[in-house]
Amino acid sequence: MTSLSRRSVLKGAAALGGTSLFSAPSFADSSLPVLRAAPASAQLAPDGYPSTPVWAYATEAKGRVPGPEIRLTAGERVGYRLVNDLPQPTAVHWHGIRIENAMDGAAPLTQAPVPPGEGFDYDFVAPDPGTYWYHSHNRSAEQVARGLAGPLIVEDREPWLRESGAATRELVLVLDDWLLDRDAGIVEDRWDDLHAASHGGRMGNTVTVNGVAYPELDIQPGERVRLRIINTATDRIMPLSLPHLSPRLIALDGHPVAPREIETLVLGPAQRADVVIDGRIDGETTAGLLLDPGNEEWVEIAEFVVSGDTLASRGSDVRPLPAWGTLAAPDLSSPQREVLLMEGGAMRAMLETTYRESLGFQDLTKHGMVWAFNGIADGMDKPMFQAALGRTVRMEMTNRSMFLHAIHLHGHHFTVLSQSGAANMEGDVRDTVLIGADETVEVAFVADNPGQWMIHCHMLSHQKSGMMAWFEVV
Ligand SMILES: [Cu+2]
Repeated sequence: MTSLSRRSVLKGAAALGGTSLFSAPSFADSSLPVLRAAPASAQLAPDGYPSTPVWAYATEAKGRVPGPEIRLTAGERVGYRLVNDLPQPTAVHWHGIRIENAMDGAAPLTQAPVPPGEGFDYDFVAPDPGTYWYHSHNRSAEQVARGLAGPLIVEDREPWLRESGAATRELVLVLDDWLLDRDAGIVEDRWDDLHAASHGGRMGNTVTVNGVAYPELDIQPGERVRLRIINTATDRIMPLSLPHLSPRLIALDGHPVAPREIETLVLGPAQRADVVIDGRIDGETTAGLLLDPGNEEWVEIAEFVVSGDTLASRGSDVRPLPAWGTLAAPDLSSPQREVLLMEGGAMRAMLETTYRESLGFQDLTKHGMVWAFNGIADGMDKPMFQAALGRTVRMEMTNRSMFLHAIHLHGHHFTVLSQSGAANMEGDVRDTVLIGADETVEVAFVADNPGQWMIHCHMLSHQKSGMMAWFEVV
């Protein structure tokens, strides 16, 4: 079956009321462990507040926020049967994994959403080491905001931990941002808030670290710890700082970078960073993980409590992570050139935007559309571009709006070639890139993964209101 006819099948399935023709669960012969998506409750707000009704993933009886950590070694398989006990259809996307297309969970492009009471078998290889996450990819702006996200850690094939200059311990920090009401319930009457969508998105009022507000984390004086930091927020861009802990960046979006000192670290939604810190040895007993909520007033979202015996120094140099060795290098001699132009949002108009048919701005907003890629809002009808398998694509991404965007490519990681702003560094390899207002970023990647792949803003309010498209590798 050609992929074009697959697309027709999808439309046909939608016309039949969502009955899936190509995602039938094979319950009978599956022995995969269950990953259940179901309502649960979590103590997100500080002690003294009620617990919060959430939607959560569970591999055991009780669902947790964030979802249970999935951990394996690069090259191994991940296998789960998603069981949907939610009141809505859902699907799981394995963010940043260069996965086979049918397992990408990008509903409705790579599979039909899984209806309540049904299931879907995910079974795939995770080829590259690094820090990743999994999350709902159906009605994501609502389902991720309700809690459907968890860490996916792919360990290095070669030893790193405890080697000379490396960390002796690692700590996964899942950061999230929740919009809670006075009773600590999730605010539920603003899923279609176009005002928020046309600005920076749904901003929360409670930031959690591993599902807890203001947790205390232990570290010994002199201890070197690898932090795996994941921003799972619906829309919040997180500028972070780790004063007094000598933070050095060692990986972005799972991909190793030459260790570099950082003063601040900006993580857009879906982005990850691996950072090595050293426990302070100056006698002070605490150090904070700080976040700038947008007004340059840094607030503490977690506290490292420094206690115990002082450990021997690991030295000033940090051992680089082992190279992936699995990512093809772009061939920039004669790449296929593509353009991604971002327009819309508050304070700037979208000109001549197509949504299903060509619509003016007023009519677009009636459909909940306030953003466009290349003049098309929610461009799901046909691919933005096609690339032959193995071809290098060089893409110029220009943000002609007043707001930042976090552009994510499915199934591929890309090299940042050039940028006009300050958010990125040339040469970094990523799967999600932050692009500032009026900034242009050029990226390149080898289209070496066949299939239909989404490209969208990972600020999920923007994704929902127009910043969604797909490309095809054939
Ligand atoms: Cu955006």
